[in-house]
Amino acid sequence: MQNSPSNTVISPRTSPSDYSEEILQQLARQQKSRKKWLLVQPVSNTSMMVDSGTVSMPLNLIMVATLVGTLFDVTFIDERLGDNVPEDLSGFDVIAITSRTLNASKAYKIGDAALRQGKIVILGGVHPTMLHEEATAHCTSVVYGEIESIWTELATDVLNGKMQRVYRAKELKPMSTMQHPDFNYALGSKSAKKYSSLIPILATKGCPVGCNFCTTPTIYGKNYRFRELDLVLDEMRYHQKRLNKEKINFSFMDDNISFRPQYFMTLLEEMSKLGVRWNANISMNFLDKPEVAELAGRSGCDLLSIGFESLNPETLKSVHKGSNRLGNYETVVSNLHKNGIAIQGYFMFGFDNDTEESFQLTYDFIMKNKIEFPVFSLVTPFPGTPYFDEMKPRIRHFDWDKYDTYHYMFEPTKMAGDKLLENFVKLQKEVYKGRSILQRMKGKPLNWVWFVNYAMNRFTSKLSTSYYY
Ligand code: B12
Ligand code: SF4
Repeated sequence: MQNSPSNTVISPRTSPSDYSEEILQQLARQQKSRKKWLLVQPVSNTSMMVDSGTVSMPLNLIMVATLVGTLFDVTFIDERLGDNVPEDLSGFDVIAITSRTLNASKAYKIGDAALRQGKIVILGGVHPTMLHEEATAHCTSVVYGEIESIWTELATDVLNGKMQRVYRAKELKPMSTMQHPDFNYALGSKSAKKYSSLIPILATKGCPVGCNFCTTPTIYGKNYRFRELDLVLDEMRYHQKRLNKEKINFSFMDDNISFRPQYFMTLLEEMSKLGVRWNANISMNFLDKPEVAELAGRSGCDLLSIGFESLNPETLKSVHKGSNRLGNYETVVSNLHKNGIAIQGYFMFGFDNDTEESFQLTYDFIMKNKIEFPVFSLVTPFPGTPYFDEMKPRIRHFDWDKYDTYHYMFEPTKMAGDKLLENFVKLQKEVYKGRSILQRMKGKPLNWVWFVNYAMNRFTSKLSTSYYY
């Protein structure tokens, strides 16, 4: 008798060439009951604000849940909300955990406990990707990079119960194949009110600028992909309908949304017709053009996050931050401000070229240019990056809990560690004291950026150098 496609029995696969969407669908139809996945966003041990209070919705794990939910049952736990992973995992077949470096030790702990209970454990996200050899000790399989590009293989193997150590796609799929993220997975928690009301959204992936401290070029190489505009706009309209209002605040999760100027400008032109508000990470390479800032403002941009990183040209050169031109900094800021766009400015300290003077220079730049939301971090060579390899002999900590960008990782050549931290704390206190906030924020719209300043005022007033060792 000839088997029809729907009743062909598929035997366990061993060769990668045997994977196909059709085989996967057949296997899924043969399941007696759907396998149960527990997806976990672990909370880190950092004492800094990144994992407490209001937290952003984890688009990474929501994307994983959306895909997994097409074939399996999904339970979603975000530990940052205070929800806990149960000790007894007998109700689940697969435990899948996302991890960055700052929560890797927590992710490994959950992975180890699940392995002891005989579960299939899958680790994904930036840290397991960068250090997949290390991560394989705490799981059954590591997914290298995005789940979408390796999903057929991963899901087929889960259904067959025959897992590989590392899943790494030979090539990245176009973003048009990306599912429309289902936020119900995250919003299902009783503690979901702790999520920021900003809705994460993705238009592009990758950033070929190639800064040596960043993980993106290592994971995605020179690749830069974007979604069809209609898909992005449809997603925005979907949320407007779901929440029954036009003025929704979106937060782009893109590495560098402006890398293809034509795509970016067309996206903004279309968004200007929707009445939404938005913020994004952006590199400053073409923000010196007044028409870009004008269009951004008209399309509803409230805030742009810009990695100024340093005011020292030698430092910018040493980290390969080719998109930053010191001569453009003030023009970029003034173009954005003229169009009512606030700036979240990232500044890093602890580079070899930093001196005590670097702090004063940064303070003057921030105050003179009225940067609304300055964010200060200590240079952190993340494992797997070229910068990590370069700095390894000098790195003070290999405890991943300390990789939250708020730990002193190595002594810069031109300044003692103690001096670095004293100045680092002093700068934060100065920039966020009441008088400075008023000076930077006077006349700005009364929105969440004021609230952030208020929270930072309270937070920085308690800071001391002991936090950072
Ligand atoms: C947007 C963003 C933020 C946002 C939102 C973060 C959030 N809630 O998700 C904000 C501004 C809040 C933020 C904060 C921080 N960030 Co950030 N951020 C990013 C950025 C640019 C994009 C992340 C994103 O959402 N991408 C879109 C999603 C859909 O893609 P994805 O994350 O890659 O997820 C895919 C795959 O990784 C995979 N996957 C992920 N998890 C899992 C799990 C399983 C089981 C599987 C199978 C697959 C899988 O499939 C996913 C879907 O395609 C990344 C750069 C990057 N490309 O990763 C930096 C990045 C993650 N951030 C980084 C850092 C350092 C931070 C901060 C510590 C900064 C700070 N000092 O405050 C904090 C930490 C916050 C935290 N608790 O994690 C570093 C982390 C480096 C590292 N090795 O850990 C990155 C990689 C940038 C860099 N410097 O290289 N960040
Ligand atoms: S510009 Fe930003 S996203 Fe691009 S490589 Fe540099 S740090 Fe990474």
